[in-house]
Parts: sequence; C-alpha cells; structure tokens
Amino acid sequence: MQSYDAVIIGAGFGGLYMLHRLRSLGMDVRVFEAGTDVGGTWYWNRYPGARCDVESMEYSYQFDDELQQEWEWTERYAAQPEILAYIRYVADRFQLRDDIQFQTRVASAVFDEESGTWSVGTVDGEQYLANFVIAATGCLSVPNDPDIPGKADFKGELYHTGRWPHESVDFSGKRVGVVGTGSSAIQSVPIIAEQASDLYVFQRTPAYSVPAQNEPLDPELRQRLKARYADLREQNKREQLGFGARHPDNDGCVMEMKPEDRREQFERHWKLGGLLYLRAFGDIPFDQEANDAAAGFVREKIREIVHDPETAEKLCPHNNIMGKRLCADSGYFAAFNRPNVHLVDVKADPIEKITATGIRTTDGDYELDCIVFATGFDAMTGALNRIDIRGREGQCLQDKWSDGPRTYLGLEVAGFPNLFIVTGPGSPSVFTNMVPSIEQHVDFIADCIAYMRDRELRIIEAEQEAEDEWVEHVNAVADSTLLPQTDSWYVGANIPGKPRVFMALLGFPEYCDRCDEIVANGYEGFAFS
Ligand code: NA7
Repeated sequence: MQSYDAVIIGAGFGGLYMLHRLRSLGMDVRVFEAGTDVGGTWYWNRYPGARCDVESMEYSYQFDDELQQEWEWTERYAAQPEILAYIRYVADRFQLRDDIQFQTRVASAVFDEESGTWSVGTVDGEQYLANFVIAATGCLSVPNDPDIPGKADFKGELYHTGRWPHESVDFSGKRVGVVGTGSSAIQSVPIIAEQASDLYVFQRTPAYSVPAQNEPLDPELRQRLKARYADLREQNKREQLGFGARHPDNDGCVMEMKPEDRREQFERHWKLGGLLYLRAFGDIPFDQEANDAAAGFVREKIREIVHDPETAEKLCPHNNIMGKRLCADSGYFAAFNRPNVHLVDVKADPIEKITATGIRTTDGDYELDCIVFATGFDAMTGALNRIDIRGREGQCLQDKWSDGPRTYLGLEVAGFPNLFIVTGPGSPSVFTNMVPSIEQHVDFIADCIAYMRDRELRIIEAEQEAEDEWVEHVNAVADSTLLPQTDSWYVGANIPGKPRVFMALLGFPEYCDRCDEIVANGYEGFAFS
C-alpha cells in the first residue's frame, strides 16, 4: 500500500497552502481532491454573480511577498473567475499540482492504534497510509439539497449554486425560479433578472444586504496598498473579523450617540459597503438596541430602493443583523423594481412540491423552465461527517459529534490523533477573512509537525479536558452575543435534524493570541507520544 507522511483532503485555499508548507519540511505528501482542478469553494461556486465579500487585496495569501506583489487584482471585490484564476496561478507557481490527485473523493480515514498511522480510503476503493491526515475540506462545501418532493419529475433544468456547471448557462427568454435568498441568491438574482423573461424568487426568510460598492480597483490605490502590504496584513491581524483595518472603525456604542449622529455614522458605513457596514459601531453583535438600530437602518434603505411598498415590506428582515452573515450585493433590492422579477413569499405559502412544469406552493403553481436552488450548505461539519473517520477504539467522528461538533481550537479532536482540521468548527473561520484564518491554521499545523519531528514525537492528540474546556469557551463567547438567537447555518438550523450548536468563534485576534500562548507553553492541551 502506498504510504505518505501526510494526506491532505481538499485542494482549495487551505489544502494548497498546507501542501506547500509540508513540502518545504521535506515531507512526502498527497492531496486528494474531488474536483477536476484546484480552487475548492471557488471551483464549485460558479453561479452568475459569485463574488467574494472581502476586498481582493485582503482575500489573498500573504505567506509569500513576491506572490502578493506580482498578482494584480482588477476589482475591489474579486469575482469567482478571477479568484479561481488566482488559485490556479498559485498552484502553478509553486508546482503544487504534482502532488494532487484530482477526481478523488476520500470516503474513509481509519486510525490504527498499533502502528499509529491512518489508512485513507477513496470512493474508488483505493487505500493509502499516512502518518498525518489534514482535512482541508472547507466550511461551506457540501450543498444543501432541500428535501422538496417531486424534483425528479421536473422536466426543465435544475441547478444548485454550489455545484454550478462549468459551461455557461444562459437564461435568456426563460422562466426561472430561484429558491432561497441568502448570499448566493442575492448575488445571482440581479444577473439572472437581466436574462430571464420572468424570474420568481422564492423567499422563506429575507436577508440583510448592503451594496458591496464594488468597482474597478484603481491601479494607484493597488500600488499604494502593495507598498505597505506587510503593515496592512499586520493591522488586519488585530481586527475582530480579520479584515478591513484600512477603513474607518468605531468601537463606540450606538446608543451613546445622538440619533442624528448615529444616522450619519450608519450612512457613512453603508457607503463603504458590504460587511464594512458592521464597522459603524462595536456593539452591534452584543447589544439588542444597537442591533435593532443597525437593522432598522438597512430596512429603511430597502424601503427607499424598492418601489412597491408591499414587496419592500416582504424583503425587510426582522431577525438580528449578523445572526446570519450579512450579504453584500450589487443591485439585489433594485432588481425587484423590474417588471419581470416577482417575489414569492414561501413563508406565507410554503412550497408543496416540484411538478413536471415548475413549483407548486400552497398558493398555486409557478410555471418554470429552470429552477436554481440557492439553498446553501451543510456548513462546518457537512464535509467531515460525510467521511467515515474512525479514531481510537474505532470511535466514529460522526458519533462523537452527534450532539454537535467538539474540537480543541477547531484544529484537533480528542480521540483522533494526528488528524488536523483546517478552520474546523470551534475556530473563527467563517467569522473572518477566510484566507488569513486558513494561513494561521496551516502555519500552526506545519509548525507543530516540525516541532514533533525535531523531538522525534510521532503522535499528537488533543486532551479530552482541553477539548471540553474549549467547547465551553466557544459557547460562552457565542452566548455573550446575540448571534445564537437567529436560526442560521452558524447553529445548523438550516439542516433538518442537525443539533443546534454554535459552530464558530467570534474574535480573531484573541484566538490567534491564545494559539500563540498554547504553542509557547509547549502545546498546552495536546498530548504527545
Ligand atoms: P444560505 O445563506 O444558507 O442561504 C440559503 C437560502 O436558502 C436561505 O434563504 C434559506 O432560507 C433558503 N432555503 C433553504 N432551504 C429552503 C427550502 N427548503 N425552501 C425555501 N428556501 C430554502 O446559503 P448561501 O449559499 O446563500 O450562502 C452561504 C454562505 O456563502 C454565505 O453566508 C456567505 O458566507 C457565502 P432560510 O433562511 O433557511 O429560511
């Protein structure tokens, strides 16, 4: 059986950098990737309008200064094709493809206590041995295909935003239904609206969205930022969400400000666009009155943009802002002013089934040529729970996580030695700019493996007590905010039957400091043998 020092699962941002780091330690590494190419999230999510909600100059690797100096982003917020081109460029530049096996989905990983090695099995039945397994499987990589009866009966075209075809899809002159109104729908609706003869948006829960204010990246600004890239990156490390340091911020409280000043402050941050809106005040995630004010301001904007008052009202969300990730759009609400765009309230009149010719709600039938599911993902745990992972004494990870994921630092799981997770549940991950979070995890893992090698240690494992304390800490941080109150994929509420557990940790700088401290204390909370 072929044997490797390490097997990495996934060739997205995480898997690629992990490969690069482990290779530079002289390790023999194999990456298994289900897709036909690198890119992860940006390989699969090719839907119209797919774009990052973090600025391109920041949503990129920082581990190599030459790389960050030579790549020229063209837009303030990069669209999917440009990000994918960047990831492909990185793979070529560092000759990473040589160690990646594409079209290979990992089905199982079983730890053998006697030899201290993992046996990794693929869907095609191949088996490999590895000392370390690193799951770089992504936080949002398993699409949520909603269990709506009748899908097989539909005679038209069915799509999911998270598994978009590689060939271009033209909706010209077609009647299209988009199911869902999260970030993916919000990005694709304005573009589909321009093509479709009629577009029906099936909304269960309206979402908060702030115009991204995307624009071509001014070459002078790009040069200026590049000239102080190291500084910019350092400053972002001290940001709660890990990005945006170059923009105005305000740690102050909403209610401490006079109402007219408050408005002005929200207005300024609305104009900054997208997630930067949240920098208007520091207490939005913590204080109900502050949150209500921030949310109320967005509702006012929706009512200003959307001409038909009834449609505007239906588009207004009423849950806490930040309870779900804030969306960044380019013309989403305005799309509803077009005569060919129709909002269907499926909270009031739920979808009953898919028929041969469209969607049936309790209010009647919608005749469609195409249905686009923009219904999100089995987030955070979906990819790992789909692999049969067995640790000590044959314990199955899925069983261990049956009441919700449990990790130490989001990096390791007690009872599963030498298995690392990149941006696993219990780490800041989806609350941050993903790329620096990925780099921080990959560096932690690579440094840890180097530390072990120097000391001739073969096995690392999270201690049960450390894991228990960590899970408690993640919950305590979440409970100090308003975020767990909302039904969202952060708490698994979008997947029927998924245990309700808050799966990410707010506070990137504190997390990084804690990791550094743990390393300085000789990897406190981890046991070596
Ligand atoms: P999201 O944000 O999970 O949005 C999924 C949407 O699909 C949301 O509006 C859901 O409504 C809706 N949905 C899911 N299942 C159904 C059914 N059965 N019927 C009707 N509507 C449904 O996923 P996205 O892909 O948009 O974004 C994911 C992340 O990617 C995003 O946060 C960014 O970080 C990038 P619900 O709210 O559950 O009522």
